[in-house]
Amino acid sequence: MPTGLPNIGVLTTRNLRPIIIASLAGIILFVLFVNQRTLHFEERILREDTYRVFQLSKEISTNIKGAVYSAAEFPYAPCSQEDLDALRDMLWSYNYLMDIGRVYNNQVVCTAGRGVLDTPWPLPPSDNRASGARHWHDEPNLLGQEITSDMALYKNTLSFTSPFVFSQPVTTETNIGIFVVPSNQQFIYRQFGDLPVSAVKKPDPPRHWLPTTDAWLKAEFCIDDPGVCTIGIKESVGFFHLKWIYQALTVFIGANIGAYTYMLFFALSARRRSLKARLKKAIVEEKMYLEYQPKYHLASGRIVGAEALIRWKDKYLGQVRPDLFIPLAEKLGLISPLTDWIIAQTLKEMTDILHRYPDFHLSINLSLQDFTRHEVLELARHHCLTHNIDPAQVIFEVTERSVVGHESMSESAHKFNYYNYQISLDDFGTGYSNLSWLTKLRADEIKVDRSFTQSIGTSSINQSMLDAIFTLIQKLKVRVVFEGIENREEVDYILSHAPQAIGQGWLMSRSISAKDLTELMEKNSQTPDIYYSVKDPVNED
Ligand code: G
Ligand code: G
Ligand code: MN
Repeated sequence: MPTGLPNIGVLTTRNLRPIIIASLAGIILFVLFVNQRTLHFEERILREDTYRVFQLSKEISTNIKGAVYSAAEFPYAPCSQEDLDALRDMLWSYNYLMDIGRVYNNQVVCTAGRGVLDTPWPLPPSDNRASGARHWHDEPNLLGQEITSDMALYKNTLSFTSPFVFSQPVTTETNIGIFVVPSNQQFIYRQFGDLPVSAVKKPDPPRHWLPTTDAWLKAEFCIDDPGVCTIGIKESVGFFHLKWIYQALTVFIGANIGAYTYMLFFALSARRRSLKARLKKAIVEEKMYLEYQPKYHLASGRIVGAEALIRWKDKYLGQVRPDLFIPLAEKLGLISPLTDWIIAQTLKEMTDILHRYPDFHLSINLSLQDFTRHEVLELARHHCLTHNIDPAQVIFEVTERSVVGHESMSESAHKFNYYNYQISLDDFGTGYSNLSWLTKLRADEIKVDRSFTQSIGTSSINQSMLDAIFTLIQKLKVRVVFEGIENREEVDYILSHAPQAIGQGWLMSRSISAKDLTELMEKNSQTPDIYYSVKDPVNED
């Protein structure tokens, strides 16, 4: 196993404690979560059950009220033949009523079902009053049988509710109470579930986040006319009343979530730390190397220069892409030593080629931090002098992905011009203020971002942008490089709009070592490579 990398897979007593703390935190959070979900679920069931009872109670109350109110207004003599007939006719329209009768002197004298009674039936006592009526719950009715029913008395009219209206069980829950009460809540019409009557007095439960043993839930539905409410109460709710197997599972899962989350973060930060550490080491120990991607004058097929590109192959991390480590180096404040090394190294490596081909230009990428740093200029000058290199053969590429003020940028651009270096605006088209930049920077070259090259042949917005860029560069008379050329159609299209364009891309060459570049230059100076289609593209539109 390679040493030098953090031991993230191995548990030691030193890193056991944070894992335990993370597990505990995971348990607490997950218990809270499960408690909330459980309460939510239990509340939904309670509301559903309570609401079902409410709906039925509402209809029953409407039946009773409708029947007794209208029967009280009949114009016939009570218990006369006309009265009994009218009561019988009426009973048909109230499906929750079993019978309806007349009361005189607190005794039932006649009903629609039985006609005039031989002996009047005395009403049992009841103090339950609501909506101007007296109510009885579950009284043995006048049949004197086992059957009990609810009764309501309004003036001299008495209704008997069918005992079968709630024949279906209304809930399958335990520790539940569903109570049907009048609006004044003075007594209880009906009661379901296994909770005692006292439960109906429970107030609305507080909304607590922590699980408690005495938590309860409440649901309440009311209607004004007929004035009836249904109150559902559920006790023994929440996490502490789950089955022990679910509680154990919750603790287990919570502990795992906590521990794994911790280990994931630990592993990620360890990786980051190691990437950082290894980048620092690589820069300090000059463990990086350079490759060069040639730039071609497309119409003639001649190489006119090359761009130096940094490469890093780490022993453990493998080939790390510059788009990953350059921004990291910038963030860590390591970009200056890196750039300084690149400048020194590339000018050394390219000395021969630059001497042998005076038209050849070397492009060096700069970060924005480098561009405004005076030492870069001094350093480059120093190495140009040492190797006897003409600064005019050196191009510095800058991108504008930054918020640095334009003033300081143009100031820096002046200095580069003063030292005779060229400036190239990299990734042109991807920033936000290219035009004003172009004038401020007085760039000698622009490199059109490869997203535009790759839009050729598509009908994307970038393709339209590209056509606008062609128009622009004709006016600006600036040297233009097209990045990312991957096929001949792209070359043809570019040449038909910009005959003097320079191109860079995998069609011509990927980035190669300095040694390979030397050989390629040799070949190319004798027989240039032609990359466009055979038909004359220059005169073709
Ligand atoms: O060709 P490559 O995949 O290496 O390029 C990826 C990115 O890294 C490009 O945006 C390129 O500009 C940047 N880059 C490559 N080499 C250098 C370098 O030497 N210095 C800086 N600052 N950026 C570089
Ligand atoms: O931002 P800059 O221009 O420095 O980036 C150069 C980048 O472009 C490098 O990542 C390089 O590998 C990449 N590149 C060079 N030629 C091509 C090409 O033809 N196609 C694609 N997709 N990428 C390319
Ligand atoms: Mn570049």
